[in-house]
Amino acid sequence: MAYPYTPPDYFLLDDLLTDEHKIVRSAIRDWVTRSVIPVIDEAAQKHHFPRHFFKELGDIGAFGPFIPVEYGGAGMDYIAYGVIMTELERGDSGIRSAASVQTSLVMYPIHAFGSEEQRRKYLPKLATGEMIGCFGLTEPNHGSDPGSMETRFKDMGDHYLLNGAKMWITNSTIADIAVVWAKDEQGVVRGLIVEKGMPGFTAPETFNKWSLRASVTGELVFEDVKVPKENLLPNIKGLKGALMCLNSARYGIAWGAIGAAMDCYNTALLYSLERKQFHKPIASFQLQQKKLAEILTDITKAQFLAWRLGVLRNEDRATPQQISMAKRNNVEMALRTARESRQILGAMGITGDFPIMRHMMNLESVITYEGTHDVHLLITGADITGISAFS
Ligand code: TGC
Ligand code: FAD
Repeated sequence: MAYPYTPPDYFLLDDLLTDEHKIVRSAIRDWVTRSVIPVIDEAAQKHHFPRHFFKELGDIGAFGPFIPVEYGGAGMDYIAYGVIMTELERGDSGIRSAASVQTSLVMYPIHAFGSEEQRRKYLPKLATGEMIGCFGLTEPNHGSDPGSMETRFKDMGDHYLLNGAKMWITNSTIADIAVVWAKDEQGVVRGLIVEKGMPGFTAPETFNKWSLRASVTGELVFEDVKVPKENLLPNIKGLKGALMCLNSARYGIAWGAIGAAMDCYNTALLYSLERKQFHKPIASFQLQQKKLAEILTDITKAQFLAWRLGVLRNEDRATPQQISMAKRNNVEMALRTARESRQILGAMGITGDFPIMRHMMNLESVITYEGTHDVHLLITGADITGISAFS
């Protein structure tokens, strides 16, 4: 059962949004209400990503909002991108994931590090959803420590030869292209665009997930894949290229997680007003009010963090460490909100009749991918102390 959605705005942050932000938000919110909410529980129960969402996400402008118009993007700012992510994750973290990967992990690197030919070949089709992309950084043996990756390519004169494997890759089986990070013969990390159908490239799906069930996850396996030389991203060398993509995706997640939290809060509030025990609405009990008050306070603080981060990113002043803090804080906030909200619904909270349990399980992935909660604590720790816990 879906209650009417009235997201909280306790400190009137709407006043800080432009008309353009509000128009975009309204379009995405309507799409989520119309197309996602009615089908998402069944899709998650069946472990299925509704493939047609890609085209529809393209139609509503959810892909590449900050990519310039000449490449098929919308040329909007980072707050617009954040607002879109919030609305999508209200529907499901898996839908936001699809858009995060397409925008921040595929379109962003092609735009920022690609050749003009690569930009023109891929970006317009990625923007419409006609083409689907994925991003391969994590490997079976290297997750938090991508710098130790084993995937390698060799220069064979007229092409590169790619070998290795990536794991836990969102959209892997349905992707037309993969932005893959691999080391060259000198051990320097480079980005390559690998296309579906290249001999030796396979993408088996990962089943049996209890989280992000309405999202495709899989592997990327490269066995002597001949990659044309023009598929190398020419304008970046080193792990920092991949990490710059993560900055963009983590930024979007900092906003997105608020959407999941707001949906949980909205559901818990309305349920608590309706559900009676001891002849009174459970919303009248002090312990339930404490939960709701704390959730609303948490959401409000996360909204401010995201908004300020958006302003800094628009001014090109947001540091990777600030983005990391916002991702960590807002995802943990959303997970805590989901857990508390689920309790307010009692037994009903564990059913698929309400969205909370699905959000809660999804957020277990969100707190893990794009850097685990603990890795982000250590990124802040290194920034504070000047001492890296990683090396
Ligand atoms: P470290 O030595 O610190 O850095 C290597 C080079 O990169 C630079 N750098 C950054 N540059 C830009 N942005 C950042 N965030 C950066 N962090 C570091 C750094 O200055 C250095 O540059 P240079 O020029 O000196 O070479 O690297 P390290 O090996 O110690 O790594 C540590 C750490 C923690 C930073 C990093 O490896 C990390 O963040 N680990 C977490 C891995 C991760 O987040 N993986 C995400 C995979 S993608 C994903 O999960 C998609 S989910 C998709 C969905 O939404 O569905
Ligand atoms: P590990 O690195 O093995 O970490 C295990 C535990 O050890 C964690 O708790 C971690 O915090 C802790 N740990 C590790 N190092 C340290 C340390 N130095 N100090 C203290 N604790 C430490 N990756 C992609 O490249 N592309 C994708 O599209 C993508 N999509 C994903 C989708 C899903 C659903 C999931 C679950 C993951 C996805 N990932 C993707 C992978 C994700 O980024 C990794 O799972 C994540 O970075 C953590 O790596 P790991 O799972 O190997 O954990």
